[in-house]
Amino acid sequence: MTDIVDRTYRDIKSMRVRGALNIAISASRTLREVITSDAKNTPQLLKKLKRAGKKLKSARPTAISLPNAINYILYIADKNSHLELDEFRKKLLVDIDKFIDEQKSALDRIAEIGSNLIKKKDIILTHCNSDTVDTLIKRAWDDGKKIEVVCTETRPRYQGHITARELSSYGIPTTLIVDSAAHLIMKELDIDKVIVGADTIYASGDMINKIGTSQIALCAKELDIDFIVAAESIKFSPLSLLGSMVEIEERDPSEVIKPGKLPRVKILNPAFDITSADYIDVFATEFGVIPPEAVYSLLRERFGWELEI
Ligand code: RUB
Repeated sequence: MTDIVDRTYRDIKSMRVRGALNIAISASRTLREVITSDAKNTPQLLKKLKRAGKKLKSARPTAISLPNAINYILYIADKNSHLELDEFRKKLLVDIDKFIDEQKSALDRIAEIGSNLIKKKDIILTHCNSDTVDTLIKRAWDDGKKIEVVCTETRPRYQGHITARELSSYGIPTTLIVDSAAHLIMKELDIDKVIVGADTIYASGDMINKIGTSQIALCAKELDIDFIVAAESIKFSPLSLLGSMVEIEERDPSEVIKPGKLPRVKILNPAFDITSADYIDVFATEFGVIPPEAVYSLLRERFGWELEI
């Protein structure tokens, strides 16, 4: 059983499985596997589940969706720990499947809601690769919006190539630019909207996404371009209500430059940055379109349970 947990841990850490929603779903599916594994009784299975959850949570530190999903599953497990093993298993499998289905429906709902924010012939700029943004853009295209998309390449891991490939093969006119061309291209192509995903959203309305997002938000503010964040509520951080913050992942310098090429130079490789709520116009969530100031009340209403654990 540790095999599957170790494999998922490695896949997430190495970014074979990446994107905030995908890693949360992948960890949930792995905990589902743990539930079907050998155990003598409920306390033993619960212990296994908690050990697996702890390991999976440590795979990547910045996307709150990962601990949110794991904490939710451990919360239901704790609540049902009075059940006999067979009943406990049955109940948890049903609840995890429901939870995963809800994440998929949230994605579809955001696409539907987000598409309404897009006008015919809009030129949209996006950064990195977000399944949520891709799904939203494809939905707008299907709704006949005749949009164009500009993707930043997203150094050092080039997730922008994934976005560009995916949207262009869907038939959407797509342009790829280097990250540092964002400001110039926003002006020259008269970009209408920036739409990005999120890894973590704080109660303050500040949000964390791929490194470079905050620079793009600054440019959008300066040029008066709408800045939209498309994110499922699983990316909201309940513990930020208590002031808790996530760690910004610092990845290996070899992602930036071949080891030894600049021997006397220190290489920094932060993978995410924080965009202030001041630069965000709206969040497109499965509960509707909300301004950054409304994140606080959404968190209190929907995620009070997490503050109990
Ligand atoms: C991915 C990234 C994405 C968010 C949202 O970073 O920053 O914008 O995770 O993605 P990485 P999604 O490539 O380092 O995982 O909408 O798919 O959850």
